[in-house]
Amino acid sequence: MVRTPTPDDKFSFGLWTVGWEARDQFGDASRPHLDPIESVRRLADLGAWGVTFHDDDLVPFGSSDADRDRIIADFRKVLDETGVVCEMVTTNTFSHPIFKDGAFTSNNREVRRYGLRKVIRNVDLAAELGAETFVMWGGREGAEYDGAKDINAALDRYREGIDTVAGYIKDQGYDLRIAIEPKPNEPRGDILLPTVGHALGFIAELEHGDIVGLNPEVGHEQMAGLNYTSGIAQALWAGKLFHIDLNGQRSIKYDQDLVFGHGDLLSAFFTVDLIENGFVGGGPRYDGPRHFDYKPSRTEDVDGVWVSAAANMSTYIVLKERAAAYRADPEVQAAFEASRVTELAVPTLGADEKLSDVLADRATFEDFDVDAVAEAGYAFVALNQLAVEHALGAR
Ligand code: GLT
Ligand code: MN
Ligand code: MN
Repeated sequence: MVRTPTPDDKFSFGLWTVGWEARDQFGDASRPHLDPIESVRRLADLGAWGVTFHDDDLVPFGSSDADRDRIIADFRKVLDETGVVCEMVTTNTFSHPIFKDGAFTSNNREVRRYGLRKVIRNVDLAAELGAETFVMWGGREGAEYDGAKDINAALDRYREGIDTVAGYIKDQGYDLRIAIEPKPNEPRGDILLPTVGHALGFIAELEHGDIVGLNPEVGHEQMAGLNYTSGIAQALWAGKLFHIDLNGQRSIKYDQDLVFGHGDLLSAFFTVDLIENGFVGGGPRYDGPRHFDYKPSRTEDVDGVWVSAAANMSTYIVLKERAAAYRADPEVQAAFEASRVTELAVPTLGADEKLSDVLADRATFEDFDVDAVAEAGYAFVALNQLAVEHALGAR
């Protein structure tokens, strides 16, 4: 690892990431079970600050209440011992066959009621452990066949489910916010709330939307050919970037969950640049956890799991250094000016100007030299080359 993280970097990992036994559609597990307690210790040794989990990652599905209490007590102990923070909790509403048609949007009402109970029980646990974010990834909320799901009713039920949970969080006085995680497909043929944009539109329709935001994942946007950095930018603009899932994805294909930066490296550079340095013209900032949701490749042995966990953090820190150098470079600042990137922050109408003033201003239209202005280039390529050279450490 070329860079060693400290808790100040706010790096966190899901127990399901390092703990993935690498069982996939086509093959059996290639690694042994990893005890969550050991995962916390190893992550702490590597310099991680936080840990996250699904209820079933920690407490196996179907455990007795006594076993559940014991497991949670042991988990608390290792958090105290290591100083690792449990920053986010999420619910597994996708592994057990009961959820094969979804949880909140299953056609079967009994399943929806059971799913609600499982989620509420986990909200209590999240609050108990001091988590600030409650992620909801609706992996099974979808369909393979258009005739199999009444989308109008499904969105009504999705809204009902999330509003019920959010209302409960408020009633209990929990300091917890819900973060919806979009994904276009896989494991369902199509998943509801497939992208950041769909989810933002949905949140605007909620009764308790004030405590509901987003947890966008790099690979989930890139699977749909979308730009992750601009997706989280819009979530930030809307005040809805509550959490992030960083990983790597190489173009439009199955969800790869590669190490951060092992997919589209230049996109990762701009993601880190936005998170660490904010928008060029100022505006809302993200200061939440830098959470990695990756899977150590199936080809890795147990040692490779920890090498890959460290790789996420090391790459992030290197990109953070490169992004700081990029922003500080006077040539880059001049390029922002030359490309008019900074001019975009200037409102189109003046402070006291009205549309009628613009209409009366002949310079804006009648006397506007369209040909001359259209001729000038924006020099975006030169600006991007500076980014590439900084990202590569050549400057
Ligand atoms: C699952 C999914 C991830 C989500 C997790 C949260 S579960 O592993 O692939 O992207 O973040 O539920
Ligand atoms: Mn993923
Ligand atoms: Mn994720």
